[in-house]
Amino acid sequence: MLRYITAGESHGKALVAILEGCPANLLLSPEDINSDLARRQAGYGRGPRMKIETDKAEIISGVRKGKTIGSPIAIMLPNKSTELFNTPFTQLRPGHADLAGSIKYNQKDARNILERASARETAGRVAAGAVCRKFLSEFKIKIESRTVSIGGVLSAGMWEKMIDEAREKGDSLGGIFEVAVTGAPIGLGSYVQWDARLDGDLARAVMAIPGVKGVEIGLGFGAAAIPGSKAHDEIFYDKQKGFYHKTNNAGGLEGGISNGEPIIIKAVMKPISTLRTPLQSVDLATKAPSAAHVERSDVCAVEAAGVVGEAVIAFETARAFLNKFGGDSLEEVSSNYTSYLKQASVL
Ligand code: EPS
Repeated sequence: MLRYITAGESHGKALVAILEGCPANLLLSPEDINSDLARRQAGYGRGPRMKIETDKAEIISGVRKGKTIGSPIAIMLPNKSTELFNTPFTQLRPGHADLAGSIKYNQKDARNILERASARETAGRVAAGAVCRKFLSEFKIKIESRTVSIGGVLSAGMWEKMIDEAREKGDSLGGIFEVAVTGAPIGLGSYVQWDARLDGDLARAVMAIPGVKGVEIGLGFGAAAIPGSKAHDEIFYDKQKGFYHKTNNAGGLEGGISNGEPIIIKAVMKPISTLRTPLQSVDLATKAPSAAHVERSDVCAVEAAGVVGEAVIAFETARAFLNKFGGDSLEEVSSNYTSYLKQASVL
């Protein structure tokens, strides 16, 4: 079973990701992970922290002589910026976990909430996802993302100006990003049980990215406004291509199973919650009205969220792939996959 967890605080010593269940004999170097980490740090609207950090993966375990050996892969990402770790605050930031987290964990210093709730944790997800991406690339499965809109505007030419304006006002902007998986075979996921449906796993993984408030697969909410005759993708067959569709409103998933078309997922990221011009709030210590805590942050991180989306989708796709073709070495998985493809092509 493929699984991962992360640990670490935003301004603590380091972030850590542990990925377990990756087959042995996959070539893996820190560079395979670092390129995704660098992309996560980029994008117009990122905050000053991104100039301080250059996230670099230290592979602590699970790899020997440049190849995975089947044991858990632990990846450490040391933090350079640790100076805020001991700075307390009690002015709760609306939109963040500060209020609910302080009550839930019985904390008097909201720093204890901010540190783990910060979206910096997503660097760990990107590290684990990069290993999954490398694994999927062995089977020619690719995962890419793009920003669809910022602040409700589709035209990319407007975005930098809008982000500059938001920055000047001490405000922030959200947007929509899209992730596409290409090359996935027919047959990942299943309809036989609710928790076997791949669309459910993908939606949950994307919804669990900090700031994400909505997820769509394929046509998504657009399907509400059109009849079935226009919503569904007609099926064709060609000797070379096999079964295929000319449209992809289903976003590559039917009955919770990949149908051979690109898997397309869109998500909306709300505007970053930490605002330089703070909203009205309450002080956790005094219960008196107070402006929210102001801390260094991003103005817009939609592009970065797309990279995180790629990572969490890489993990879910790799997990579904291993559930179907699982083996302890890359060779075993490859032989299972090849034999399935042969079986599927005679159908
Ligand atoms: C982030 C690191 C954080 C924030 C940002 C994401 O670093 P710092 O708080 O030291 O500036 O820039 O966090 C948030 C936007 C958030 O809401 O938590 C990162 O590495 O992605």
